[in-house]
Amino acid sequence: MTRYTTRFLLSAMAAAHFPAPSVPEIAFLGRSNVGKSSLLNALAGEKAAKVSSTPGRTRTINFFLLSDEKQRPRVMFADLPGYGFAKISKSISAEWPKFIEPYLQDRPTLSLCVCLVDSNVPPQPRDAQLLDWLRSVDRAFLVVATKIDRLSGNERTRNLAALKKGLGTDDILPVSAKTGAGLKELWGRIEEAGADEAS
Ligand SMILES: Nc1nc2c(ncn2[C@@H]2O[C@H](COP(=O)(O)OP(=O)(O)OP(=O)(O)O)[C@@H](O)[C@H]2O)c(=O)[nH]1
Ligand SMILES: [Mg+2]
Repeated sequence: MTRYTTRFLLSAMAAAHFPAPSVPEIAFLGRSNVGKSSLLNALAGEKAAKVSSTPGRTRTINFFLLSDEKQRPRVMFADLPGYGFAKISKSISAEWPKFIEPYLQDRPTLSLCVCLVDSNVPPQPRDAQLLDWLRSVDRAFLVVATKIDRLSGNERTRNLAALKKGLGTDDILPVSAKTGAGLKELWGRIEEAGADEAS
C-alpha cells in the first residue's frame, strides 16, 4: 500500500475558496460527531484533522492533500461540516446547503463521497435524505458505519442489517478509527474510485 503524507491545505466557506481541482477528491460526510475527522486522521495515519471535543465544531470544508513517497500529490480529502446537530443555531444549519450542495453537485474532481453513519445508532432520516439526494445528482458514494469497536459481534450484525434496510443500500462498510478495522478495505475503495476517475 502506498504511504502518503498528509498536508492541511485550507478551510473554505465558499466556492471561491476551494482549491483548484487537481487530484481525485474524497469527501467525508455525515452527522455531527459521527467520526468524520477521526476517520480521516486514521486513514491518513496522522493527526491532520481536528477531532471535536464539542460536536458541531467543523463549520468549513477542510481540504487535505495526500502525497506519495515521491512528493507527488495523489488524493485530496475534504472534511465536511457535520449536519443535524441540534445545538447549531437554525441559521447555520440552514446555511449548510448553500455551499455544500453546490460543492457536492459540481466539484469536477470529486470521485467519491464517503457517507458516515454511526453503527451504534438506528438509521436516521437525515442520512437517508442525503443518500437520496446523492443518487439524484448521480454522485458516487460509499456508506461506512463508524465506531464499530463499540459493538459486540451480534449487535454489529443486527445494526448493520438495520442500517442497510433503512438506508436502502447493501453496500455498507463497517469501520473503526479506534482499532483500524475496515480501513484497509476503505483505502481500497478510495483508490478504486480515484482510478475510475482518472480513466
Ligand atoms: N469508540 C470510537 N469513538 C470514535 C471513533 N471515531 C470517532 N470517535 C469519537 O467520536 C467523537 C467525534 O469524533 P469526530 O471525528 O470529531 O467527529 P466529526 O464527525 O468530525 O464531528 P464534527 O466535526 O463535529 O461534525 C470523538 O469523541 C471521537 O473520539 C471510533 O472509531 N470509535
Ligand atoms: Mg470534524
